[in-house]
Amino acid sequence: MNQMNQLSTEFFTSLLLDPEKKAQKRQHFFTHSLVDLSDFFSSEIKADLLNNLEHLFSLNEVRRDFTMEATDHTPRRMTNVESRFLQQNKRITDLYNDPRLTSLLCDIVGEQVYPCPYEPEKIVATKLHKKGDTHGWHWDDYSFAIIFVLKAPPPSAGGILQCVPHTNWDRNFPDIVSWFLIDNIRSYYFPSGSVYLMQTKTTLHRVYPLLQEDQERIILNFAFATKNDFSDEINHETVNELWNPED
Ligand SMILES: O=C(O)CCC(=O)C(=O)O
Ligand SMILES: [Fe+2]
Repeated sequence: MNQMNQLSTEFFTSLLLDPEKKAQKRQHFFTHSLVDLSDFFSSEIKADLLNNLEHLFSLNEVRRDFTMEATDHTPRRMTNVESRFLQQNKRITDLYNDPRLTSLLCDIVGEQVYPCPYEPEKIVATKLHKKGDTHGWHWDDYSFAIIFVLKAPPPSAGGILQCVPHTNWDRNFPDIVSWFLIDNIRSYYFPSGSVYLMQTKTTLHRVYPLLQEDQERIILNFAFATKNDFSDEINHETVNELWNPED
């Protein structure tokens, strides 16, 4: 892609300037802890992010295949690109740091959001591409994540998002199954080109295992913090274990 094209890529659609649409999205987010923001982002930026990520995966991908003790031994079977590599990509960091993105997120969540202060968790890319690949049940360390689902298989192949909002992570006794008895698991299918915002710190969530070979689901996760995240003690064990698994 030449310099002219890069300069002219528009990140957002005109919905960004539509207060009514944003109010609807805010309402939905408050009720469900998750909202679809796909229509706020141009198809150009989605295609561009996928191109950039496919290149970054080819250079820097690392395979994860273990269970996470801090979330009741739920599985992580996936291929990642670490934040430090993603943060060297100008297209990705330009979008993360774009004040229009911050302003959209603030409008929707109804409070000030800040860049994630923990660099390894700020921006992460995940690819599921083998039968059985899954990002197992977990909560994130920071309040919000905006997830760009850049490539997704059909729902019959798995890879759908499941979640239980309004839940809390007790790191000493995660007892994930108990939350399934308190509330229903909600399932969402996000096709290629979807973008969703989730209250990730208080929503138990997972990506359903891929049921077939030769399928690929690629996401880019931008984490954001709120004021409370700076006062809570966060020990980052899931991200640390992700990069240094013991089993
Ligand atoms: O892949 C998804 O849709 C969710 C990703 C996720 O939960 C995470 O990266 O922490
Ligand atoms: Fe997550």
